Parts: sequence; structure tokens; C-alpha cells
Amino acid sequence: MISLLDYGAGNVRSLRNAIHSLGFSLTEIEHPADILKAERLIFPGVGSFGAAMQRLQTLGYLDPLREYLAAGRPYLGICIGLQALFEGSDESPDVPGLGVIPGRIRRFDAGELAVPHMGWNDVRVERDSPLFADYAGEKLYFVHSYYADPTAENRDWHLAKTDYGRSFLSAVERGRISAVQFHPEKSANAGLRLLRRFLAGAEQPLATTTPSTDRSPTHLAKRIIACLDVRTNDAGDLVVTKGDQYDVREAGEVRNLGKPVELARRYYEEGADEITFLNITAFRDFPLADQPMLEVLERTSERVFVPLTIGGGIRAFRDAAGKDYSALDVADAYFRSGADKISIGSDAVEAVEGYLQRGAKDGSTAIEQIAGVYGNQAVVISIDPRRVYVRSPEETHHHTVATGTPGPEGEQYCWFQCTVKGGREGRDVDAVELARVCEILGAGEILLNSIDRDGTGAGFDLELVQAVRSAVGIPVIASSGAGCVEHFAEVFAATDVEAALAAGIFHRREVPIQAVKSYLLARGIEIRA
Ligand code: 1PR
Repeated sequence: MISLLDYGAGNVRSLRNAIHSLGFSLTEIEHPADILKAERLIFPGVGSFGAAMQRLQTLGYLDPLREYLAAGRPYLGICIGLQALFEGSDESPDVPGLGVIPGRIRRFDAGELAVPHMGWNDVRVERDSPLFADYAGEKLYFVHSYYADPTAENRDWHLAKTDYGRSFLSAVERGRISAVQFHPEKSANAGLRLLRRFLAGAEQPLATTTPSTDRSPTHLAKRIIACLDVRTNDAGDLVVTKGDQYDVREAGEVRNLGKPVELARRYYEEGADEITFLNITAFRDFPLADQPMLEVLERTSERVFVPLTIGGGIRAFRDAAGKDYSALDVADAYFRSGADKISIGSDAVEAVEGYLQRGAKDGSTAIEQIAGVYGNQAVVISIDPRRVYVRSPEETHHHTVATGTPGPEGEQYCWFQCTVKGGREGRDVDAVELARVCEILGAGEILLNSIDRDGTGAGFDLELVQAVRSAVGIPVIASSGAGCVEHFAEVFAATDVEAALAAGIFHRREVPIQAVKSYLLARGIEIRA
């Protein structure tokens, strides 16, 4: 019996889907007594350390879990499920961990590296392990702001290490207790193979694993993300569409570039590192009434094992019956349907306007509420900026850049105005201040679009990307304008962005994802093969 310790705080749907796709079934832990009946126990910790330990305490799971671990019974911890084994975490200094492994969980110090550590990195396996028996050195998916500190006291637990500004424990193991910092259910086939090893109960390595002799530092790959703008067409069908500077109509019809689930699966097979769905008309209607979008997520997460982000309509709503829903209610529905991250667009602009007026956080924004429950790494901010040209920086209080592409009247400077409702309404907020304030509010990543470049194939707006990337300490995704493989190399060479996103060139099969990755690899840019 394989039991899943799901304490209801996050997206374990993908893990369930991964386990089912491998042909295994699960029994649920519904009562504390179920823990000691488990033959193999998986603990997928999601969200924050403190919230996880609190939930385990409230549910009465802590004591039976300690007893299960003390007996050295088969356990696989994932992410927080690894961190919980330690004595405590800087994330929640007053909350004790299970204390099975000596040492503490520390926060990455920012420095020049974005935090969270989000994306695909290598692991250096240091000894034989059933878990890594058929691991072939592929990159695995990490998303965490805290790490397990390798010390002399916990040396007998060291299974694998990874580098991100410093070396940290990416896998621990002693006897039949194993845990991994990365997400195997989000690490494509390499992760599925590792999960299968635990599920099959191969206590002894079928094939002898030769611990990696490679001691060179590991490197986080640049992520290539496929983006599916989704809306209903005039016939009421949910389609993948694509704007040209946000105009999705061609000859009066909504462009129809395919079906969301099929396209997402194709991009997964083609090597996309993440898939993003943007429900581009959700600002109009109530997304929870948009069952098709929730079903798209449910069906996609059944067979796509890389991170899924969903955006569109994540804000407070009142439905036709006058019932109020918070942005967290909307986000809950998306997470329960299989999303790993949610993306907030228009509501983030309103949140920033409120913050700039108040001058302080007050816990009222969707960003704070969703990050508080699901963790910063689950909250992406989608920015829809357009250039506003000025003759000199003195003309505006906004963050301006000297531009290499002068305005229509020869203006040498511009600022990047944020918009809401898919570019339909400009606001007195610029992209740099929006990104800075959203980081303060707890956002974990920026999806940086450009209305000027969207769909043009003219390349990313490098001046916009650099202005925002240098203003925040969280990962930034460059979006809008990719027209050829060179544009990806250009944005990674000119800026420190962690990821680049495209839509049109992938939907129209003009540039395969693998062609982008081969081109980047040939130029020494770290990618996930
Ligand atoms: O405001 O929280 O309801 O979220 C709405 C979401 O939908 C936002 O993320 C917003 O960017 C997006 N959106 C709204 N209207 C449109 C539109 O096109 N009319 N999509 C739209 C914006 C940006 C990317 C696009 C890249 C790459 N699209 O999704 O895929 O620009 O395109 P390219 O590679 O073809 O150039 P809320």
C-alpha cells in the first residue's frame, strides 16, 4: 500500500497524476492511525514550512509520523517533505521540524541570484541509492527559497548535492527513508523514473549506480516556456488564440491556433520546460464559472509533468447570484485543478496602486493572501506594459530608459506603462515600480510581456527586460516578440533573465522548441536537454 500524506495545502494533484500514470494506486491518509498502516509513505510538502508543520500538528499526524520514521519505514519526502525532517527552518524559526536529521533549513541569500531557486538544475549523486538506480544525469525541477545545509552532523544522510550560489542537499537518504528537494512529479521522464523506483519498492539498486564522479558545480538552466493564450471564440469553443499587439482577431474572427490540452501535451513532448495558460478574457466573466478552463487544467495535468501556470481572472469576484468570492477562492480552484503557479495581471496593478497610496502592506491583496497559503513561488505577476515615449526623463516621475528605438517624434526616452484588461486600459504605474512592489507583497516571479512586441516576431524588448530584471530579486520571464532562435540567445546574453516565453512561433510551428534549445546549447547557454 502506497499512502500519500496530503494535508490539503497545495497542488498534489500532479503527484497523484504522476503516480497513476506509472500504474500505481494510492491510499489516502485520512486519520492519524492510517500513517502506521502505510507500507510506503510519500509526503509532498507544498507551501511554507510553518504551515506544513502546523497542519500536521492540527491533524494529529506528527506523533504517528515520528513513530513511522523512527521505525525506518519506507518514506519519500518531496520539497517541504525533505525540509520537515530537519530540526527547524529559518522560514518559520519558532516551529520545530521532525528533528530526524540534524541541522537546519536556511534561506538562500539573495546576492546576484534570484530567489526562489526556480527551474531545472543538476544533482550530483554521491553514493549508491535505489532511488537513483537508473538516473542518467538529467536536470530536475526545483522551486524553493530555502535549502538543507550539508554539515558534518548530517553527513550520513548526504545522498546528492546541487549548487545555487552555494552547495545544498538536493537528496537525503538513510536506510529506507529518502527525501528530495526537487519535484519528481514536475521533472518530466527523469522524475517519473525516480518516482517509479520508490513506488516499486526496489530496496536494492537493480542496476548498480555509479555515484557521479563529476564534481563540477551544477548550473540552473535557462527555461523555455510555451504560452497558450486561451479564450472562447465566437462559436463558444475554448481555443488557443494569439494576439498581434494583443489584438486576437483576424478578418473579424478570433484566431484559432488549436486546442489547449492537445497543444500543451505537444509542447511537453517537445521539451518545453513549463507551460503557461492565460485565460485572456477572464477579466470579463467569472473564472469559476469557466468550467472548461478548469477542465483544461485537469486534463493537462494528467499527462504533462512539468510546471503549469494559469493566469486570467484571479481577483475578487461577485457572481450573478451576488455571492462573493475572494481571489484566493479563485486560485484554490485553479490549484485544485492542477496548476502549480497562478499568474495575476490586472489585479496586481490595482494592488500596487493601493500600496502606493497607503505606503505599506495591509494583507488585503490577492498576492499577499495567495503567497501566504501557497508560498511565494506559486505567485507569478503578469505585466502588460506599453512604451510611452518622452523627450526627457524630467517629463515624467516614472522610471525611464534611454532607448535605442526612438519614439514617433524622435523621443530618446521612454517609460513602460502598465495596463489592465489585456492592454485595454493604461494606468499611472510603470513596469519597474509594479515589479518592485509586487516583490514586496510576496510575488515569486514576474512574467514580463510587452504590448509593443507581442506577436511581432521583432524580438524581445531588451530595454524593458533589463530595466525590470535589474529592479527585482525574483526570477523574471521575458515574453513577447520572439521570432527566431536568435532572439532567445539575444535576451539571455543581454539580460540576466531566468526564462524566455513564446507563443506564436510555437503555435504556427515556425520554430520548434528543440531548435531553440540546440541553438542555445551551441552558444554555451545552460539548458535542459
Ligand atoms: O488581467 O489577471 O485577468 O490576466 C489576464 C492575462 O491574459 C494576463 O496575463 C495578460 O497578459 C493576458 N492577456 C490579456 N489579453 C491578452 C491579449 O493578447 N489580448 N495575452 C493577453 C497577452 C502575452 C503572452 C504572449 C506573449 C508571447 N499575451 O501571453 O503569449 O506576448 O507572444 P509571442 O511569442 O507570439 O510574441 P488578468
